[in-house]
Amino acid sequence: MSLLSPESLAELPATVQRPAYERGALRSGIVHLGLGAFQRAHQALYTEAALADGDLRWGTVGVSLRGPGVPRTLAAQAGLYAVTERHADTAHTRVVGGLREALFAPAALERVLGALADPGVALVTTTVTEKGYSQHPASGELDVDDPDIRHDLAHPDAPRSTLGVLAAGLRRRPAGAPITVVCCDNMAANGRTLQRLLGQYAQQVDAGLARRIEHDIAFPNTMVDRIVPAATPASLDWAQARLGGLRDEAAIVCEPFTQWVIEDRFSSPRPAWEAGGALFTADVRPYQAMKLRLLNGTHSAIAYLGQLRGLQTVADAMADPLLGGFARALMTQDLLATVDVPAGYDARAYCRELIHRFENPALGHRTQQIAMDGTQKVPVRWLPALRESLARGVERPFLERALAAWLHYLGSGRDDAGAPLALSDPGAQALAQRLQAAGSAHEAVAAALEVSAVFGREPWAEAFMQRLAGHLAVLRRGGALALLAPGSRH
Ligand code: CS2
Repeated sequence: MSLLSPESLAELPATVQRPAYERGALRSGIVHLGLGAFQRAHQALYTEAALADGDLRWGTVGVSLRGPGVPRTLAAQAGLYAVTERHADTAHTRVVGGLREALFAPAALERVLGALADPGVALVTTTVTEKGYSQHPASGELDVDDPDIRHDLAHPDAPRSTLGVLAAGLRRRPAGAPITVVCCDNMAANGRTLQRLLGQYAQQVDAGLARRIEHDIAFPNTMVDRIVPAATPASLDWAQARLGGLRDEAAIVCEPFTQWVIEDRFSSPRPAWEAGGALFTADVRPYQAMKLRLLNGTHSAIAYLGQLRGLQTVADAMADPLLGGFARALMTQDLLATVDVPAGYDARAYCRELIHRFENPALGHRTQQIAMDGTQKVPVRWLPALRESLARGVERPFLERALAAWLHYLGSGRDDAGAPLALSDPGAQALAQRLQAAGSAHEAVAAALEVSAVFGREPWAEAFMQRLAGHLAVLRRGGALALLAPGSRH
């Protein structure tokens, strides 16, 4: 069995698209932190379009901060990997060539810092997940108790955290070498947030760097969108068949839809990402809010209710009459009502398209994957919509039930059939302990909402807490099935 490689490219079936440029002539212009499937199927393809247009300055140095597996796999394939866009029975596969190096930061720190300092590199992009920025969830500021941040502040030249690595690399850049940092994680005001956190970190290490971060380096906000499930043994085998038998251990199967809206605010040259369809705009915030609430907000509800109901994929959840109906109502009634739709958007059409994307039977997008790190996601996806509504005296019955379902998921740790759930959320310990220790549903809700790291410091209205406790009581008695049953609306 041969591996995907520059030598084996010629063996690919003619239907598979390959890099339309001379890979050997590529230079490194981008350092990407967080070499996961998302970047490789999203930003990398926009860069690929710019490369295909002949601007070969924009090869990527990909950096993984957490595990050696992905860089090792990609290095063995000389950076090549295949992305298949798949919806139901249609599929299109291409091999991506823009990744020049794949590094594991702890093992190749000097090369990573050298790349960040290279004047030929004009961009840093990041996808390190919400929790990768060492942000204190309640205050929104730098979490100085984060063990990695503590370590990096004590050893700024041997950093482990995203912020520490970024700061150490930027410190080494020669004066007058412009650079822009483009955050591509699902957070509101993601660019500004990264700028603020990095600035706070730099304050404690190097005041000159902190000034450059504030004044000289742009951190545009972005909205990124593409559903990219984690690979599975089955998806890798399926891709192998598409690739005419060549094995690609880094193969990605994702949806055809892709969107990237970027604040037009750069302090350096950049690739012509518009060649891949990126939209540059003065203000990304309305796009961010629309996407985070409607797509990610509904996703999280599907994840917790799906896990409780024993539904393993988003498509299965959408096909379930009760949960599918709930998800549609949550999106098109509760969440949509809280969104200021960007000019020129047809919000109903956007929702219809989202539902179609969620129904994609070919993706196998696991509810368990989306359920991860809820304490990072819920405060971004649900709570602003809920707070705004409650402040105006408006109830959000579906959103409130989704929140109760998350609490039940954390507190019970079991699905409707009594099977243990695989929880993965390092920030959820305090919340889960409180939920488990509480007696009545009302006590549980009160104890949970006091966890200010998740729910903030503003008190919640008693009437809202009562409704939430009512939903939690239903969940405790009859599981998610009872909560979703039409008769349970109270
Ligand atoms: C998902 C996102 O895992 C999750 O939390 O909601 O990864 C989602 O698939 C992407 O944001 C889609 O753009």
